[in-house]
Amino acid sequence: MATKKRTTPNAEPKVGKGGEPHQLDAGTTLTTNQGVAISDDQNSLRIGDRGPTLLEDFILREKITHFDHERIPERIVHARGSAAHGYFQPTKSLANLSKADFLQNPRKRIPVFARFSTVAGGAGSVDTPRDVRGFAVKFYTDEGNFDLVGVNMPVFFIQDTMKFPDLIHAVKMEPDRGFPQAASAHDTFWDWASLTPESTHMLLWIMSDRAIPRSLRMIDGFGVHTFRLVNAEGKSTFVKFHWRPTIGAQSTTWDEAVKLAGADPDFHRRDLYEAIESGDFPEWTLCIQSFDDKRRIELEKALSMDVLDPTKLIPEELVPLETIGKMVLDRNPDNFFAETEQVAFCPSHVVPGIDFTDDALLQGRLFSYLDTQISRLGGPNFHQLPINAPKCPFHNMQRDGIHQMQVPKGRVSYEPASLDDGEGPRENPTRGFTTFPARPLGDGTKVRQRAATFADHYSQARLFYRSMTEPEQNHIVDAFSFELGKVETQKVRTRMLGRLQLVDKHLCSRVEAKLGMEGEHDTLTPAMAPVDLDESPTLSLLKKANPTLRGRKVGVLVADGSDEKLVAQLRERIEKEGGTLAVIAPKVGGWKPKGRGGKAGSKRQPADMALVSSPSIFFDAVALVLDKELAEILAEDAGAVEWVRNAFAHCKVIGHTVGSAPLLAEAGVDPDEGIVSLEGAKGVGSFVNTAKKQRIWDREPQLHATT
Ligand code: HDE
Repeated sequence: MATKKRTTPNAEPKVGKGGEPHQLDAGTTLTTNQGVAISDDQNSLRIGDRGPTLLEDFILREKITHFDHERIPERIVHARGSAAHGYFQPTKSLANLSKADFLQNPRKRIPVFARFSTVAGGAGSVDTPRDVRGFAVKFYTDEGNFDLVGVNMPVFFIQDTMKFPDLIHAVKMEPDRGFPQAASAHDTFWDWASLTPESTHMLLWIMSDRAIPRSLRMIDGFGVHTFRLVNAEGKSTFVKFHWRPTIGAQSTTWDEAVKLAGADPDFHRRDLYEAIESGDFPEWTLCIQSFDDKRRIELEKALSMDVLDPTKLIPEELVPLETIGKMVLDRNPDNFFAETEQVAFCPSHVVPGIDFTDDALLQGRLFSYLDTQISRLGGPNFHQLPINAPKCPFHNMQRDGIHQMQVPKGRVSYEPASLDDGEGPRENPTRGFTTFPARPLGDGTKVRQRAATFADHYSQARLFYRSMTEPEQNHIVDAFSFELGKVETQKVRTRMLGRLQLVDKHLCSRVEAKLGMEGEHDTLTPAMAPVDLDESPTLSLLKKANPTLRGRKVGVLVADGSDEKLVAQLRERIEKEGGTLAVIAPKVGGWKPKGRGGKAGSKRQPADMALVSSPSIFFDAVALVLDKELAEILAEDAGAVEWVRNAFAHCKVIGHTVGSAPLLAEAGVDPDEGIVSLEGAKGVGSFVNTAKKQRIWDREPQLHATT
């Protein structure tokens, strides 16, 4: 029923009958789902004002019944996620490799919806556990939807779909005790992992900083499997998809990730939302590594791998990335449930010009996602939900089913048919999807068996570890030590150490030393002896990182009497670099800048956040704009000392006025290249330039005892 703007206020609960009248503005008329206007939305129908509630109250029953059914099953994995709308635009025509319409015209943008997620935790879990991040993109192309359902790491734990339920059961909360939530640091996970050699390479990735991203805007994305592109002549090329954030990939430290979980469980969701709201649109380039069949054979030999094995990668040094387009996310969802929750990705959603390979993990996924959506979204018509529906016309002879929202017309729901006089949908051999007529790479017999080319589980794990910088290697050692330190069962720890021994002896002995288990690794015999591959510097986040403040946040600590001009100067320089500045004051009500005579004036300036609710872990760099007197007061405040101490411990760049010295001293800050004076003509400039480095990793060994 049409609901017109009312000229008189909504009915208010009757005064004297148990309710406070509310004085809100009149909106449109509130109705039931049947369109009946509701006169009282505050009180249920009862016998007398103190009597029992009546079953007759269809308004209450409808409202409460709908509420009772508000939740749908959360995703079995990747339940916790955040998403945004945007567009994809090719950088050039890819006609030589693919006939896909959306990859042809660099002037044409198509809409996308991207959802990022953690894997292990439930929908209400925190954003910053050590975990893989899902990176799923739905391209609404003119030829139908293409879903690129990837993650932020180029490899996966397993080679065969058959093992997926075991992997997930092992990593999720242990079934008898219901913990831990969103954590791999427990016995069942490491029991399974240590007994599953094919997971070794991926274990190195999840113990690396890739598993604790700074922001969803700062993660790489990977299609993981080898796919095919097929051009108009029917030629097929193998391809691996990569997303690269234009502002660079970056991680938190483990200590930050842990603290963020408490200080802001929605850290990533908020960051993505706020960046888009402020017009700082997250952006990625879509790149491919492509190779023909001849090159495939060379690569497989050089890398001790099979291209159908999703636990292996192809280093960029051997097959460079080719940029084919960009994705910009420029609009937040209007409704979290309708869009982020109900979006249904399926790797089987491809368009003509993109095709699969026989990767046994991909093949299983082609079945699993459609199947899961049917139970999660309640039936086979989930494709009609607005977020899932293609934006191009779609029609076929499928009919009925639960939650059918279309009203198909006419007698004909089959084909071939003549009763519709040829008006109904028909197959189209020219435009229609055709499968590339690939020959299976195996020998064609039906077997439950993996090829010998899948047997090297350690060479690429070793390659990954050895390609890292020293701080990154230290973090991997720390992560294994933390996770195995949480494992209670001795035999699981010694078995896992046995696997690390095969990856890299030094890595293993460092973890052993941290666990106090020197030499206690099992002696394991690998199915295939690992080989030493050439290092791949592009696997390292730090080797690739470019100095920048784009998309980064700087926290500036002020108090009554701080120098307003210096804050303004900092803001200007930081914003010029594409970053943002937040003013942190002891009280959220604001701060009084220095007036005449050097004392706090009477004019109050707003603060962005209060010290107590905005720990320095929220920022990429910090600055202290304090004079001596203020710094002495703050040095007495445990919260302020912690703020500075953490920034130092997390290897951040700290800008400071001379007067800030007492607070720096109390926080134990020792001078190094990241402790930068804000004073003098070049002060602000040199702080900003140093902050672009993001972290001073040289500081780290002095802070933590690394073995
Ligand atoms: Fe998934 N995966 N997966 N997965 N996956 C799901 O689908 C599954 C795998 C990935 O934001 C589920 O809609 C199997 C690899 C992402 O909604 C489910 C196997 C990769 C998302 C499922 C894999 C992924 C999912 C759960 C082994 C990276 C979240 C709910 C054969 C290349 C998408 C759902 C979103 C979600 C099954 C392995 C990525 C159960 C059986 C490898 C990003 O269908």
